[in-house]
Amino acid sequence: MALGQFAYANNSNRFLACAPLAEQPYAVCGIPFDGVVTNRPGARFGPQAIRAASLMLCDGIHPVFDVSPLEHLGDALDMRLPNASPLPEVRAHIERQASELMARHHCVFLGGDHSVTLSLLRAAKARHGGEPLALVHFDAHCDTWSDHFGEPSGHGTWTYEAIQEGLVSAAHTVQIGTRSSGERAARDYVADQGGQIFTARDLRGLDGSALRPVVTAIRERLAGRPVYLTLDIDVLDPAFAPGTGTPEPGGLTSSQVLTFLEELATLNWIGMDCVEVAPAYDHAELTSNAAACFVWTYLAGRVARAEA
Ligand SMILES: [Mn+2]
Repeated sequence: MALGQFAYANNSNRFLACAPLAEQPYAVCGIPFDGVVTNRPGARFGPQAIRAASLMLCDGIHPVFDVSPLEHLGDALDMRLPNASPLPEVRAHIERQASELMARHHCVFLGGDHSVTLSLLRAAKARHGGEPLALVHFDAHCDTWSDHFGEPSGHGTWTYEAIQEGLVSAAHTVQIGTRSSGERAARDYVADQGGQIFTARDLRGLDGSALRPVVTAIRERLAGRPVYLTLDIDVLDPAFAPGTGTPEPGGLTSSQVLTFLEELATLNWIGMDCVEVAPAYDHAELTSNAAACFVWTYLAGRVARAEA
C-alpha cells in the first residue's frame, strides 16, 4: 500500500478538502469573516480548523446513512473578502460568491461569525423561488436582537433581520438550544412571530426516542418546504465545544445534535452553514471535530436521500 493511502499520512486527504471543486453536486466553502462578534474574535479561522478536523472522515461510510459523501463533494476553498470594509459591503461580497456557488452546487458554508448567514439566506431565497424559506436554527443565542449594542447589525441580529426582510417565514422557523441572557422580547421573538423555540432547558435530559415528539413537531411544521439549516456550534455545551467566541453553559450534547440531524434528514434541506468555530479557544480539536462531524452527517443524509 502506498504511503499516501493512509489518511493520517497525507494531510491533503481530508474529507472536507477532498477534491478541487468541479462538477460535484455538493460543495463546501469557507467564509473567514469575524468582523462583528460581540465577545471573543477568531471564527475567521474556523474553516481551516474544520477542514483539518475532517481528516478521519475522508473515507468514512456514515454509520446511519450507509453512504460516504466523498465522491460527491468538492471544496470551493475560502471566500476572498474585504475584511476591513463596512459590514454591508462584506455581506454583498458573501452573497455574490454564495449565489454563484449555489447555482451549481448544494452548498455547506463554514463560518465565520453568524452574521454571514444573512447573506447566505438572501442568496438561498433567490435561488429557491423567492418565497420566504423555512429555517432550522441551532444556537445558544436567539440572534433576534433588534440592534447590536447600539449598532444596527452584528452576529446577534441576523435572525431578526431575516424575518423582517422576509428571507424566512417566521411560522416556519424553529430555534433549538437557546439559553443565553437577553431581554424577553428578543428571546421570545420567533415564538411571538408564530415560529417555534425549543430552549436548551426544554431539551434537558432528552435524547434518542425521548426527542421523538420534538422531532415530529419540527417535521410537521416544516414538511414540504425548502428548509435552510444554520448551526452555531455554541449550541453545544462548552464541554463539547469550548472553541467558540460566545460560550454559554448548559447546552446540548453532541449526541442530541446528531439525533436531530439524523432524524430530520427527511426534510427538504436546501443548504447549511456551520458557524462560530473559533480554534484559538479550542482544546484537543473538540469543537472543530464536532463541526466536521455535523457537516459530514448533514451531507451523508443528503446523499442517502438522493440515492434512495
Ligand atoms: Mn450563538
